[in-house]
Amino acid sequence: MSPSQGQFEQLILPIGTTLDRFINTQQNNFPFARGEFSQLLRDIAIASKIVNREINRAGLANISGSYGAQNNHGEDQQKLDMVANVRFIRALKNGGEVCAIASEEDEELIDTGNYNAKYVVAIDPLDGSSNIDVNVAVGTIFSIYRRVSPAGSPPGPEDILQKGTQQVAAGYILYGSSTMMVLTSGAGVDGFTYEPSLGEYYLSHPNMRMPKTGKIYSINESSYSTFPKPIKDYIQYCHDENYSARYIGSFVADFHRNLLKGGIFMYPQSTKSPQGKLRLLYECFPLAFLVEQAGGMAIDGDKRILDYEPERLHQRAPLIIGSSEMVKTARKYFLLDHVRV
Ligand code: AHM
Ligand code: MG
Repeated sequence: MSPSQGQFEQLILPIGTTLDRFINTQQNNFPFARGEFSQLLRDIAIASKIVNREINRAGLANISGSYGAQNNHGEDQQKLDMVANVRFIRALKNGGEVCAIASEEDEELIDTGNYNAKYVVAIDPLDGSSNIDVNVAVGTIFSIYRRVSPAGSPPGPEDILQKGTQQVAAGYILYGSSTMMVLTSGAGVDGFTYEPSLGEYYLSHPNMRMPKTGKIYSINESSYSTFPKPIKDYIQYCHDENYSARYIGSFVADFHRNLLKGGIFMYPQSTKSPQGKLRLLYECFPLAFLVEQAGGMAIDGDKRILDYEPERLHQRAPLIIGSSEMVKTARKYFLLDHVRV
């Protein structure tokens, strides 16, 4: 039986806009450095495709498991952490648009030698990498700033230690059941799904908006006894409201689910980690920028995350991020606590 006209049209539906074309049409947002900014996003996309390939064959290529060393936070480095770090740094150095890179895997700011480049990047090349061995989703998180030191000179710490509000773009790549890049350059949030057989990202989630509220809360509740009172009280509120607990231990995956469905993710301060665990420059800032662009909120309990003025490359911050109404409710418990004090 031959297909009807309608069935045939279904078979040949256009695949849509590639990331490349999308970037080209967005260039007008960057009047000072259009081509350079577009090239930088392309470099990140290329590196992510290579990392995606490495992750997909991790079990076959003897690149899962521990590398036998620790990073500057005293955490075990996985082999794929190192592979992803090299892939992104090489792409950004060779691409030529970035003068300095802050990476979770490198103690010092990386000077790329591209002194005429206009941008700096902060990156967590592979977040949640302890999930690799068990075939659970992981991610890359990145943030882009314009440098503040004059072009032509070596970069300095002031180029990367900028306030969160100074980000010109941020995003993540989620290596999940499909691979996605979610991106903001300050004019909303767009999601692109990777089509492996074509080797391209396609715009699949234009103008993403986070639901104002939801029924999912994500926190490592096993640390309950170490949390401050407002967080304990808010968790009790989540129980009373019959919310669902969802926590996979990969920030990007937990965040992405909440972005689509509505929810709140928390990694608060605790007696174990007085500043929380997540790093300001390449974990909190990029997703805080992105969540605000999607209509959500990100705070440390009280203060807006994007208003932090970082002092150190690997500084940590407590983070409460998600649907605006849920974050506002969590914040009330912190305000109440202040009143009691
Ligand atoms: P990493 O950058 O070393 O991978 O650590 C960050 C990860 C996040 O992806 C995740 O949200 C968190 O650590 C989980 O931590 P915990 O096991 O303490 O809940
Ligand atoms: Mg990380």
